[in-house]
Amino acid sequence: MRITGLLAGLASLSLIQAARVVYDMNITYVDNVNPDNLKARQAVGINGKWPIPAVEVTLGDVLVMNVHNSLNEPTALHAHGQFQNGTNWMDGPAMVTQCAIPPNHDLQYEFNITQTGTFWIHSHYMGQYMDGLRFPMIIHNPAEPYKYDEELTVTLSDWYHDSSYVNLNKFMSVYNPTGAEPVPESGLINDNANVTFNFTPGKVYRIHIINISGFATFFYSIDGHQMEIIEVDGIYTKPQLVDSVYMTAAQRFSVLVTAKNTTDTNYYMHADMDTVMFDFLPPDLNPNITAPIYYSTNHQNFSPSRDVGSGSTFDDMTLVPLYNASSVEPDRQVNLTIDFQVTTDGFNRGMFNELPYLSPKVPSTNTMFSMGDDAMNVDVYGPQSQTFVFKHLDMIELVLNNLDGNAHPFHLHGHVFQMVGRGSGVYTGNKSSVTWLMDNPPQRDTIRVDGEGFSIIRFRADNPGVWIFHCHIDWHLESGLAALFVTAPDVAQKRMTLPQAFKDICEAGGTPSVGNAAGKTGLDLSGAPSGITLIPDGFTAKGKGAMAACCISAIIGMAAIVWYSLNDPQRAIRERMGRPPSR
Ligand SMILES: *[C@@H]1O[C@H](CO)[C@@H](O)[C@H](O)[C@H]1NC(C)=O
Ligand SMILES: *[C@@H]1O[C@H](CO)[C@@H](O)[C@H](O)[C@H]1NC(C)=O
Ligand SMILES: *[C@@H]1O[C@H](CO)[C@@H](O)[C@H](O)[C@H]1NC(C)=O
Ligand SMILES: *[C@@H]1O[C@H](CO)[C@@H](O)[C@H](O)[C@H]1NC(C)=O
Ligand SMILES: *[C@@H]1O[C@H](CO)[C@@H](O)[C@H](O)[C@H]1NC(C)=O
Ligand SMILES: *[C@@H]1O[C@H](CO)[C@@H](O)[C@H](O)[C@H]1NC(C)=O
Ligand SMILES: *[C@@H]1O[C@H](CO)[C@@H](O)[C@H](O)[C@H]1NC(C)=O
Ligand SMILES: *[C@@H]1O[C@H](CO)[C@@H](O)[C@H](O)[C@H]1NC(C)=O
Ligand SMILES: *[C@@H]1O[C@H](CO)[C@@H](O)[C@H](O)[C@H]1NC(C)=O
Ligand SMILES: *[C@@H]1O[C@H](CO)[C@@H](O)[C@H](O)[C@H]1NC(C)=O
Ligand SMILES: [Cu+2]
Repeated sequence: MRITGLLAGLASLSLIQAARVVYDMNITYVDNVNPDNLKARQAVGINGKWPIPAVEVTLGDVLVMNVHNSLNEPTALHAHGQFQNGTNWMDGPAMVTQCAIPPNHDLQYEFNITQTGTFWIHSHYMGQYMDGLRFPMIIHNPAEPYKYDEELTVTLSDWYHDSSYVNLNKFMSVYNPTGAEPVPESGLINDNANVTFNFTPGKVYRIHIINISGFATFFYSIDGHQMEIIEVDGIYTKPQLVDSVYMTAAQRFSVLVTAKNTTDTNYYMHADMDTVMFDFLPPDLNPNITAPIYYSTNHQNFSPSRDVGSGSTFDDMTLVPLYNASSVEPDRQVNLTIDFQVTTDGFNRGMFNELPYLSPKVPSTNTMFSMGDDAMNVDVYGPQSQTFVFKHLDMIELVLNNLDGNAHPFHLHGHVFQMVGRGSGVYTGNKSSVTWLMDNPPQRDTIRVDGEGFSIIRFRADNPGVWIFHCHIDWHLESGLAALFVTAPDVAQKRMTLPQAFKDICEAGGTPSVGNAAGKTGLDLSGAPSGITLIPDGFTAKGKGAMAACCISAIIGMAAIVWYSLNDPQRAIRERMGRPPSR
């Protein structure tokens, strides 16, 4: 599926052979996949294949993905961690930067590769990536600062036996007032229960480790070997020797591992799922998955297990970027409080600042490009889009207060951020309650915010466009744990033009391609999705969730269903395709 052509102009200008790398991607169902040897199911793959092979490009290339949607539901692809600087509409999240691609339609993604390291591409349409539409994206650096002999990619994922469609229905339900997440039936390494690796004595391997799970966090280690971290989320770090790493959904590492000089022993790599967030353990679930690394396949002598697992002392706050960038004082501070509550539709939802995110009727990027001066007004993005409009080049400080007892992974599109502080409890402005890290702090695009703790991150609003900030546990994103950062609509409108294809793809699905969050002009937002809010008074306490759910399901359950089918344009597409709404 990969066709590489030299970009003649670019190649002649530089020693780096910049290429236009084209992948034709026909998104298809693949029947009877059984990666855990427990149950066959249908997966979402590409060109009839699942698992989906990695996309590989080099810094300076142009990546082109010609997507054809052969599913009977919409789709949209997001290249996770790519800045998309100047190409906001190529970012992928449905109803944020584009309309989802309706069945039988095509969309071309094309963008410049300006970063290097370990990335991945996944569906950003409802729970679809957990049905299998996720794959590694490795970007090579022609001026690689580290030396190694070979590269390997290791993906860690959780695997469900039911489709996300079925799981979302169970999760987003008045019968699930506590918000218990669907629990995966398996953990997989490289989407396969039987994967094996081979090491050649003496060689140095760069292992790209990607957590492509939708829910589970993993601890990763290799018996008998230490790992030297050199990259995290596309940012080079000073080498740091560790026994294990932990990775929440969507985080990535590159580690260098030096092979032993002898072949008399083989070793296992370990990926242990952190099961603390699982409400129950499926009987067949093996949370501790392994894959053999063979120095010799002539024998089965394995080194004794040294599974570091949840005993890991790894802390990503200790990582030091290779290229020093000290933090600077912010121009603007934004407080986001993370919580889960039963809302007026009877569902348990994740939310920032007590208001769950609801998709607008027009993708916010289309709104930004079509609203002229009004695009600077936060209101046009909708009453429940949790939008913040940033001034070009402001240094933004985000304070993330997590009221929930569990840790959550938060991902910012279009940027990396500096992790400048954290602490336990709620940040109340008392600076001595923070463990600060201002001198060359770690940089990432996905951060784990501890349960009942807070993290403080900073980034420069230097990338005009609409960027979603959300929990990467897909269940929580779907229920509303998201906010939008709209950077410099004035600069975006001056510098860029929304390609016609990104208007056509909306019209193709019957969604308006211009206008405010209600699909209207000016500040008339009547009809914009809103009204799913906290339940007033005593009902909100989690202990009363069950009671709230039974009353509310009777009172407004029906109303909520009607509301949804009227207000979610993407849902309308699904209904026309003969599938009932999934919430
Ligand atoms: C895409 O896959 C579908 C299902 O396998 C097939 O019917 C269709 O011909 C393919 N289309 C292209 C453009 O390859
Ligand atoms: C992508 O790279 C090409 C070649 O360097 C350049 O002409 C073009 O402006 C870049 N596009 C964006 C959106 O930055
Ligand atoms: C994995 O190995 C088992 C036992 O050897 C075998 O039955 C199964 O077919 C293999 N599965 C895959 C996906 O290769
Ligand atoms: C991957 O992310 C999930 C979700 O945050 C987490 O439960 C799992 O432990 C992570 N895996 C690794 C190897 O860190
Ligand atoms: C392997 O042998 C080389 C050369 O003797 C030595 O420098 C290196 O440290 C050895 N590697 C390991 C992992 O023991
Ligand atoms: C998985 O490994 C952890 C150590 O990380 C251990 O505590 C736990 O008992 C193991 N679970 C199973 C089911 O083997
Ligand atoms: C980073 O650079 C700043 C200013 O240039 C310097 O003060 C600081 O010591 C450097 N930090 C590290 C960790 O190298
Ligand atoms: C954020 O919260 C802190 C602590 O409550 C407060 O001091 C600060 O003023 C808040 N910032 C904004 C912009 O509301
Ligand atoms: C601020 O935090 C420090 C460290 O946790 C604590 O000792 C101090 O009492 C706090 N100050 C106030 C005013 O709460
Ligand atoms: C985006 O590009 C501008 C120059 O056009 C640059 O100043 C800025 O740092 C870039 N931002 C990111 C996140 O790549
Ligand atoms: Cu979450």
